[in-house]
Amino acid sequence: TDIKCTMAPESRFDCARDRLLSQEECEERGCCYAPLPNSTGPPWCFYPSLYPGYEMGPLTPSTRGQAATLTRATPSYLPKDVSSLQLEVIEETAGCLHLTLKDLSSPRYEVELPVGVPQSKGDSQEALYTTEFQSDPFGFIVRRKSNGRTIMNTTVAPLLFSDQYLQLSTALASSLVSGLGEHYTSLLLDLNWTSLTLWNGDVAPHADANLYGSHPFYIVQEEDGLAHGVFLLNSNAIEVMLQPTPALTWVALGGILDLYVFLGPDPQSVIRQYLQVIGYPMMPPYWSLGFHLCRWGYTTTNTTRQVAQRMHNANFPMDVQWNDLDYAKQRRVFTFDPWRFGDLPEMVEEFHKKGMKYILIQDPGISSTSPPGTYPPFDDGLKRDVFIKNATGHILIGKVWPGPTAFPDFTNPETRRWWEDCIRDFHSKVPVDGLWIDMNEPSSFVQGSVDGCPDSDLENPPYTPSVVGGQLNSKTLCMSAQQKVSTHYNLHNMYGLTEAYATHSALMKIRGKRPFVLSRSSYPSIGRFSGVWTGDVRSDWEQLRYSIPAVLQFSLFGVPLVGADICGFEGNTTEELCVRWMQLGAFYPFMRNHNDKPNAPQEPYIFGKKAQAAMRSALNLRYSLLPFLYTLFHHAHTSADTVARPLFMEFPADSNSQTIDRQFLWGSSLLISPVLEQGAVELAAYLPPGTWYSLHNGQPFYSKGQYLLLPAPLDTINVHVREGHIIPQQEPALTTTASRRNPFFLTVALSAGGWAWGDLFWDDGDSLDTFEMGNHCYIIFIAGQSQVVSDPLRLNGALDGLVLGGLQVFGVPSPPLYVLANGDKVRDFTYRSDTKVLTVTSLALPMSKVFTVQWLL
Ligand code: MIG
Repeated sequence: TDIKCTMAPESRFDCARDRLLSQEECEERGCCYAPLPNSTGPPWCFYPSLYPGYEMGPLTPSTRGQAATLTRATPSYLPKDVSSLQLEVIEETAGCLHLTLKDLSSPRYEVELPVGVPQSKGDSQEALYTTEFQSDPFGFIVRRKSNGRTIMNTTVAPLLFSDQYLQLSTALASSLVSGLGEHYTSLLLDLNWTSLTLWNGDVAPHADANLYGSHPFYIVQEEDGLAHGVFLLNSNAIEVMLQPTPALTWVALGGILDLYVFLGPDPQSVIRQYLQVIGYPMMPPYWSLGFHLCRWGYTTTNTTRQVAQRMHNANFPMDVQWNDLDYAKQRRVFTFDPWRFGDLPEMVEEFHKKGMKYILIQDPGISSTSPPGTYPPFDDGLKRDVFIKNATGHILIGKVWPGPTAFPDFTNPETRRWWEDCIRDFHSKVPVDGLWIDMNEPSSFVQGSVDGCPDSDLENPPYTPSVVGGQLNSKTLCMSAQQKVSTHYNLHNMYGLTEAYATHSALMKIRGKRPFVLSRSSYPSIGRFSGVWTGDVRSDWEQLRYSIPAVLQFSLFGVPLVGADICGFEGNTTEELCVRWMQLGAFYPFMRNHNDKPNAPQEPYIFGKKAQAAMRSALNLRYSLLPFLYTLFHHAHTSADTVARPLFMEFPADSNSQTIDRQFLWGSSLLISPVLEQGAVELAAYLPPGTWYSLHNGQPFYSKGQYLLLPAPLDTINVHVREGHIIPQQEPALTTTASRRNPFFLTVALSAGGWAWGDLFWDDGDSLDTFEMGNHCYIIFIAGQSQVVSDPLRLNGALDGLVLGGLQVFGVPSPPLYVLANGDKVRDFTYRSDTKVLTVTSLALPMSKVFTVQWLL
């Protein structure tokens, strides 16, 4: 064989990705052919080194950076090559390098995010990267300046850029790769010759399938705890191939190659740099962090009322009651059934009087078959020309729950105004507190449209990655459908994002309060407008376990408000599974129990006494932690911190933490170790190096970075507090309306040196832009030298009348002689010498004033 073809099998890059080739066809392409015993694994037909491709001209200054022209002398093996490209290299910031490859001669579709990419502020710091270009064949190398490590190297395989097939390969700096959602995977992706398709589909989570969202972003953990990330801003169908070289290949079916490289150098900074491009997450309303209860099959207002009432009677904290499609008249959105839901407006008012909230489902499909004059959303939509058209310019009709439906084109500003008008009109009758936007991949029960789709390169591209249903238009709209901005072929993956943006903006204007939107479909920057749930998970233990990496992936994608359907959506749950799921779910940033129509009920109150007690205590634990959770969301909103956090973010240099996805953190200080196996009553939990205190009883564990066997009876979820941290908490109640008035308390987890730090963000929980307008409180707590002091850095009155009722201090070495609060002797305190926990109760120190609690040893 040719010397050019002798690379190790794991270093081969597939030359026959677009179709299967015989040896002859392979060699005709100028590629190497070397069969192996297996047809899965390394490709048999692969590129030789220096496979001819584009040749790069000199780099010259451009308006934003440097530019060069790339030309290919000989055609590639793909139809419709783009033979001249423009490369632009932009140093956005010290940590962010931006490279674009476009057609030099004519503009192609480019992604526009709803509110645009925030303009990066050029910083004066020295770039963390260096770039190097290979001119023939074209390729580039990005290195980390501090240690010379190669972050990207695209010279490993040729660049291809044809009309409907763009391909770029890169070597990877390590095999620890995460991201590239939405898929049913562990947190670390499998690099053993796998491929992931990014194509939004109505697909219940299972392995090897494209799911509801697309996030062309990955983060790589480098060996020494550093990290980098890469974002391909492209909304076409994308396939990513992963191989053990380690290496990765992007294939996009259109648009341009618009790549951002984030140099960290630590994992948190990578996410922050990514979110500087796609936008920081919204601040959710406080109540939305409470418990949500939903199912498909609450068939009347009275059933719905009873559910909430039974929750209340059984003392389960709950903030939000939901309804699924059941409420709507003939399943048409913006209506409600006059018989079964005739008093829906009254029901919502009743919930509000009880300090609760109400949300219902809202599908995008607008029924197109109501008699004219009877269904304003369609009639007005027609008049205002808001619907997606088919290739011949007629309104495209698909089929969803109400039957034949038209689909609003949310890329059209007029559609957003019409949508707002529809929501305003409905809201004036039914004052919902938020909207649940489902089926927005968009999903349709027919392929393309009720009239099929034309036969074209958009419907049947030269190459289609593996998608559920086999074709891009399976269970969705025709690719040739026309939207204001471009074809559905280009915009499909952004449908849910554009709907979320329209819905968020509408709710903001109509309610004048912080919007709550929950979306199934997602795309980068959705976290600005919406939370996400992970779709139709099955009620089984495997799905419980994989809900953790699913939630953590959305953390990486800038969507902190995320959760899975607690107790499972499809199939019947069991009591034990549902208890374990409520316990884990109490630590999903978004906590909702939701169930499919045909299944056995799974509301907490239907289970036995013990199961109920376990669920109640999980709920009370969550509610007690809401001030802390809310503060984490504040940091996500203002600093792009993650809320549910993978261990590797906090302990990047700890090799055990690099791989863990059965446990996770809240912020930097709470470690959650749920039971994920049937019948288990103990659990091997990993504790990263340092001291961890059981939140339950303050018992310390001094970990060298080791697994500990922890008891985990059915009534317990293990939660540990990291040394050096202070957690602000509040006495729980049945709603956040009530709990927000309760006394606060602090859990203080002292470091070996006796220090700890924590903070609290507080406002009215519901107003717009409180941080931006300075209409909030921010307090820090510092413990050291046997005392805790508060420092209110900002006050706006929101904490007036609220008190600190007590605190527990973990790691107090010896019994205090007495305790002083603001200088006065305190009577109610206890000390346990076995666990070294000091508990102080019956305080009433105003939160809006500096306070000091001292213990004298
Ligand atoms: O085709 O509205 O994922 O949460 O209950 C099913 C009914 C439509 C799918 C959602 C699910 C919801 C269901 N919806």
